[in-house]
Amino acid sequence: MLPVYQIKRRLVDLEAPIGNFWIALTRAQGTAPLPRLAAAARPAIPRRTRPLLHATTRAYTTTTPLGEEPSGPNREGRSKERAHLGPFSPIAAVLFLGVGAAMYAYLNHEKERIKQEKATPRADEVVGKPRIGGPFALTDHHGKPVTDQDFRGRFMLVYFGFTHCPDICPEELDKMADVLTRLEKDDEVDADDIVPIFITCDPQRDGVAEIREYVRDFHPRLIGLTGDYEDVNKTARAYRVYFSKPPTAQPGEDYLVDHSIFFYLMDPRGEFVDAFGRDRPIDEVFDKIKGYLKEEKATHSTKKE
Ligand SMILES: [Cu+2]
Repeated sequence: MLPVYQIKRRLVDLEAPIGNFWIALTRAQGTAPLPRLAAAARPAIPRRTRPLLHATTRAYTTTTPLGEEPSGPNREGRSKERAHLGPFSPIAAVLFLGVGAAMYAYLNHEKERIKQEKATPRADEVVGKPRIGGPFALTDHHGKPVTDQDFRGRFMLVYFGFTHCPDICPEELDKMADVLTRLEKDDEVDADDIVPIFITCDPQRDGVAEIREYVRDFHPRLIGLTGDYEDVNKTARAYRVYFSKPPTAQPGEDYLVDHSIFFYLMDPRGEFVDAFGRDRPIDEVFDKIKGYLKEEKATHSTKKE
């Protein structure tokens, strides 16, 4: 990168030839009056280079009044007359007023728009909710392809983990199963309104068979999902789930996958509702989920097919 002062210097060097060209052009026209249009179209010579031109072009730096017949000896006089006009030639004034009016109209328009936007709050507007979740296309523990769309109309309770996880995943999935069993026993809610989903973040080792074997240890309704590394990775990213296999892990070698530990509750429209970390007591998780299920019934029951 060039230092700023050098860039400036180069710009001045570039401008000088343009200025000189203009001098040459006006000289070539001799004493003939400059057409007004040409004056307007003339390249603006930046202030910085003006001192360079003063000696020769003072008389040509403003427009020629209409109908005036300039002549050699008269030059000094004309220049004085033009100096009175200063930079506010009629064209500049029209431009100035035009730009001013346009800006005024634009600002007024924006002010109106913002006022209207504030006056009409959007019904679907959710303030402060993180963008978690999104479309996915994976394979379930029966080998059947599934997408997020298959679960629309029901809540999804999503957990990412891996079947080789020694303690955390089993602990968390036991907790999930416990919450589900309590919901099933609760008369105030319908446990079928919520689908528990386990998504592997170790697709290299967790195939359909491994997942099927694994999920039945926890809850009969637990759905296990796996897929290509790319599809799993895309899903995890959508849920803001971080996971990483140790870079040194060799095929066949036992390794642990570092991963985030969260349950994500998504509503029947696939929108994020809540996330439960490891530190949330099971009673609290149950109360919260029950509350969301009841709230959904109360506000959206008519919309459910
Ligand atoms: Cu785990």
